[in-house]
This record gives sequence, C-alpha cells and structure tokens, in this order.
Amino acid sequence: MTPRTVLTIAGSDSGGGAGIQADLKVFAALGAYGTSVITAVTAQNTRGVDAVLPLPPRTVTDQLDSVLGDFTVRAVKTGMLGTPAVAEAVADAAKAGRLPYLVVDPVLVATSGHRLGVVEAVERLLPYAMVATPNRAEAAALTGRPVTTVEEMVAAAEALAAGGPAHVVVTGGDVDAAGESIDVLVGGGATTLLRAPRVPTRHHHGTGCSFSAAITVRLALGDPVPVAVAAAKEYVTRALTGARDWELGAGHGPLDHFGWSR
Ligand code: PXL
Repeated sequence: MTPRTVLTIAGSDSGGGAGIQADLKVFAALGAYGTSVITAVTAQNTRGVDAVLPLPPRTVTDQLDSVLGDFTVRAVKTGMLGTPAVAEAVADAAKAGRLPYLVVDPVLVATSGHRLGVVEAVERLLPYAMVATPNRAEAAALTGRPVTTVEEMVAAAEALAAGGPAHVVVTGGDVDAAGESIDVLVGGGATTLLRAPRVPTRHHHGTGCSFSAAITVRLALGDPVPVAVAAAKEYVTRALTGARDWELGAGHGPLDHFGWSR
C-alpha cells in the first residue's frame, strides 16, 4: 500500500534529536512517508545549540515548490522558522491553501535557552493552523501572560484559539502535577485535559517536535484532532520512557522512536 505523505517545514538539528531529524523519525515510526523543507541549519548536540544559519526565504520556497509540485501531501507541520521572512513565505503558502491539515509548533527557544524564532514570525502562521502546539513558555510568550498552572494553561489555550488556530494544545509535561503530565486541548467548542504518567528524565530533547509530528501523521491518516492529539501524547510518553536510561551525549538526550529499549 502506498504510504500517506506528510511534510515538515523546520530546522535541521545536527544532533538528530529535534527539528527535521526528529520529525522524519516520528513519520517513519508511525508509518508515513516523510518529506522535508529545511528553514535553518543548526550546529548542535545534546548539550546545546552552537550555531544557527537561517536559509534565505527563496531556498525555502524552492523546496516547498519541489515537494508540493510532485507529492500529494496530506498534512504539514512547521517547527523552527528562523526568520520573519521565512515565516512570511510559509504563511503565504498556507494562505494560498497549499499546506493542508497544518500543525504549527511555535518554536521559540531551545531546551538549552538558545533563541530559535521570534513571536512576530510565529504569529504570522498561527491563523492558518488546524492545530497549534505551544509549550508553556511559548504560550506565555505568545499571550504575554504567565502560564505556570493548569488554570493558566487553559486560559492561554483559549486566548490563542480565539486568535485563529482551530485547535490549540498547550503542553504541560513540565508542570508539577502529582506525577502527571497534563496538556490542555481547546477547540471545536470544547476544553479537554489530557493526562499521562509524567516520565522523569533529562532525556527529553525533541519532545515538542515529536509531539507535533505525531499529530501530523495521525491527521494525515484521518483521525479527528482530539484523537490525533491523544495518540501523539501516548507516542511521546512511550518514546520518553524508552530513552530514559540512554547515554547518548552528555546533555539532554533524544527520544526512543523505534522501541529499541523494549
Ligand atoms: O524543540 C525545538 C527545536 C526545534 N527545531 C530545532 C531545534 C529545536 C530545539 O533544540 O534545534 C532545529
């Protein structure tokens, strides 16, 4: 059977844990055919980001034209966009209806604290998102309000959903909630809390990328948004659990996408 094709528009992580590399691993693990448009090249490993080279918008649109001109892309995710000019180019494609089932992961800051995007750039794209997946810090930056409790996560998700995206998931894997990882999903007139056991590990590099990539595949396979989001949360919980004891690099290691630890 021909696999469903999905696309990631994101930055390259030379360490293979986040960005394009994480997305392609998730796509493969969940049975989709992954294509990629690279927005920026980062030099990084598990310890942090050493350098960033944003690509020119023209190079991004060239890649987009090549992929969309040949493949039937069922769903698309965006990650690191790098510059406002690249965000604008991607938003133009979304506006023209060329990016179906769009999942926007509003990447702003890496785990290591390195800045990977700016609010103004992400805001250009959010109105076209079927699902936006900010973590707490990104939700705070986008709403200009603190997002430290579950109540504040709900308020931020509702505020962001009012501004354009059909659905917003604010992820709270880092909120201390009695051993649970709680995400808030707002959309379709409903607010839902998603719960999973919290996986205590410092090897969580690429969790946000993997979460949004998993949602993208499930949307491409035809799941409704709440089902896709719940499946993605389960995927991430399993991938974090798998890599809990890995020793890849000296910093924040990547997730286990292929069940190597089982
Ligand atoms: O997880 C956010 C992220 C997205 N994209 C790239 C990254 C990171 C975090 O390090 O490097 C390329």
